[in-house]
Amino acid sequence: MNFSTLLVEEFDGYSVLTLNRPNALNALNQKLLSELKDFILSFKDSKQRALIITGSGEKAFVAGADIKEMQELTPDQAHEMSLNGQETFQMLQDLPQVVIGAVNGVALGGGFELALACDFLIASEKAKFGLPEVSLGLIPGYGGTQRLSRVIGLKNATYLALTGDMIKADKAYNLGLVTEVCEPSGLNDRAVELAKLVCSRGPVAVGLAKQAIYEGYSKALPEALALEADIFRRTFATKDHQEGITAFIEKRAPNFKGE
Ligand code: DAK
Repeated sequence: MNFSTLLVEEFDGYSVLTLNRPNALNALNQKLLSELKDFILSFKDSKQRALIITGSGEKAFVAGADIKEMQELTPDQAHEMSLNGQETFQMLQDLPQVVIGAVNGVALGGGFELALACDFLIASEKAKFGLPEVSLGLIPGYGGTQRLSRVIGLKNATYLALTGDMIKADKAYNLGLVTEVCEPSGLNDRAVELAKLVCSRGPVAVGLAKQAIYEGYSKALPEALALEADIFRRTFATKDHQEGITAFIEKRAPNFKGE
């Protein structure tokens, strides 16, 4: 597939998606969002097991929704745009593959919301996170008011959404938003290491673990535990689980087929 706002590189088992509008600090315009949706649809059906998302250039992961495109929007158009962006980010979160956000610079507004839809995040020491929408007289419209509190808790999320303040990578780490902070030059290599780690695990199990976590998160604990037991059962119907256990007993690396 050819994209004008995205760069896609495919490797053995994983792909790297670079959001590529460096002159606008990778701001999410409608073209980029539409290409992102097309990419997600094709990636979903691919054999790849992990996806790394990062931003081009040294300054930005994504500096937000494209402010210049928002100038003329009517309330109804804004609503439609919000639903479309939310759907796209939900599709990303729902991928059976693992999505690793490698946050190389600012992740603001819609860029922060995109990062929140990744499964986990690593960040460069140069990364900054913020929801500056209130400084534009707006609120986050791509899931930020909902996903952020689920990740860092109500008070930290309200602080960020109501002040528009930006936090640095070390604070993001302390809040549990990013799992690791790396030197800027080491970010990509570390993301690749993590993608390869994920690729070495049982692909069906990885997808099912992801499903159990996200689906269970919005349920009360008894229902969530029942869901886990159901999904646990399903892993015992896979060839991969036999291979994983046999490989352990035979003291060798497993050769998972994703079946
Ligand atoms: N949109 C469009 N262009 C942007 C941009 C953005 N969000 N951020 C930066 N750029 C452009 C700049 O205009 C500039 O373009 P030229 O002037 O060179 O043509 C170029 O990128 C470089 O930016 P700067 O010159 O400003 O670079 P600096 O290093 O000086 O500053 C910065 C970096 C990140 C601090 C600064 O660019 C900045 O404050 N950017 C804006 C950050 C921001 O407020 N982002 C928007 C957050 S609000 C909605 C759904 C979602 C949302 C809203 C509504 N609906 C459904 C309706 C979400 C909203 C947001 O994301």
